[in-house]
Amino acid sequence: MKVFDPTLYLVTDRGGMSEKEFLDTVKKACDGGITMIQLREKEMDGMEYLRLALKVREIADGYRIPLIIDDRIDIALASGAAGVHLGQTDIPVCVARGLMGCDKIIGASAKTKEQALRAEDEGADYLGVGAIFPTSTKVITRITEVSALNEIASAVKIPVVAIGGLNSANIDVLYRSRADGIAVVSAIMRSADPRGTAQALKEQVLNNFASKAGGR
Ligand code: TZP
Ligand code: MG
Repeated sequence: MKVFDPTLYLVTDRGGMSEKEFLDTVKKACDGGITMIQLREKEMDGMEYLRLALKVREIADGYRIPLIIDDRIDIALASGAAGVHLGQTDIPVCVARGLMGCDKIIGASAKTKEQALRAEDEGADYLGVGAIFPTSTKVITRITEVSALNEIASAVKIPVVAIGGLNSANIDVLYRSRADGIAVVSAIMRSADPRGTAQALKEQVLNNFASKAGGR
């Protein structure tokens, strides 16, 4: 069954890490309570990507955390991942849904209400919206204001995850927003204490986001 919790979504970036360091960081983040994980590799050959996806899946499975693969439906299906995340220039959500079936999670990036409604209509299960703040992670993006995120979240029924430059020190901009969770790369991947950072971020979301029971 397709159940997922978008509260704290780790999107990976290996940076200069060895595979062992990378997998250790993923495990620590899982220990810290991340609720979803996305493997995001832009320059890996299929064989290498699949091998890594299987290793990350083994960790994620141990915590019952859904593994989402960025861009690559083939890798998502071959690795038995829970789903795929698609950008606006990737395979359309409706095509991905046809290939993957109803049980897989499909996430889509959206910056406008129109993109959001189309993705929802085509069968997306959640939306990634951002960048909320400038980001140093390798990505071509523009800033999406919190007001645009709120407009998107009010227009769709599926969960909306805020992304881009988010960390413990600036997450308060989302406290009164309609976001259902946050996605972070560097805040956790570059942390000296990925477990503690994940734990702290999750508490901030759970205790303060309007979408959560503890939020105001
Ligand atoms: N999409 C929009 S911003 C971003 C992606 C993949 C990168 C976010 O990385 P960070 O390090 O959390 O700013
Ligand atoms: Mg993409």
